[in-house]
Amino acid sequence: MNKLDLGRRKLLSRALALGAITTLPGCDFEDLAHPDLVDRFLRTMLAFNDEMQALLFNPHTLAPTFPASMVTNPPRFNAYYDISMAPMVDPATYQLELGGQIQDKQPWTLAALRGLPQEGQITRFICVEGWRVIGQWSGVPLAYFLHRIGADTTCKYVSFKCADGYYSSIDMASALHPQTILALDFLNVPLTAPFGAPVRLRIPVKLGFKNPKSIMQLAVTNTYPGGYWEDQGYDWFSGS
Ligand SMILES: Nc1nc2c(c(=O)[nH]1)N[C@H]1C(S)=C(S)[C@@H](COP(=O)(O)O)O[C@H]1N2
Ligand SMILES: [Mo]
Repeated sequence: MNKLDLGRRKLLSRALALGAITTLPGCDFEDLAHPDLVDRFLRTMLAFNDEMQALLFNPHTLAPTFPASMVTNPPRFNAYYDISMAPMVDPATYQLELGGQIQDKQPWTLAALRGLPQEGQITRFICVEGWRVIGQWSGVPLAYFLHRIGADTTCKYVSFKCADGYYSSIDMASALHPQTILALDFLNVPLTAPFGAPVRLRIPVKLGFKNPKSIMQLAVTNTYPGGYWEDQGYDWFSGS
């Protein structure tokens, strides 16, 4: 693809993203003659927009990092329920289950995950609702983990299912990004229940809702897995 094409694509993708943002929330399509046609059209635009974002994603560009003094502590909780409802997962019996296009689907205990190489990061976490915080997470780089379990990294998606019924999925290029980790710790101590214990995805190249907490299952697949918010119309790619 030449520069001009890329520039055009970028413009087009921005225009489409803008279109989606200005037309989706609070839209009044009930009045229209063919609401399902409009809905299908908007969904097609979003899917196209996702493809454009994937094309423009640079797997080598790092998200900004920050000094420890800037970490927001305590962190800011968010979920589709109140903090008092956060699931409790027993770390002693925890097992991360694996599925899909993976050679070695043996489940992983927390001790086994802690036995793998760990990476830390101080990065900004951005929620689509309009707030952002800086946090310090550490854990197993997802690229390392995927290679270790013999995942087919030519597949399109990595999907996650959580202890609270939440689910999400990411594109393989973002899954293999060097700052994408299966986080076990926040500020060098184990994650607490509301913030994703015992294992959460920390992926600074994506918006907050693409950072599933309390992950119970990970799968590698070519079948579009969607997500809790994604299935309600939020943009699936949602790079940050
Ligand atoms: N299991 C689970 N993971 C989740 C969510 C959730 O409701 N359940 N909410 C998402 C959203 S919208 C955000 S902004 C972040 C909030 O993470 P935090 O509570 O650590 O700030 O978690 C994401 N991951
Ligand atoms: Mo969010």
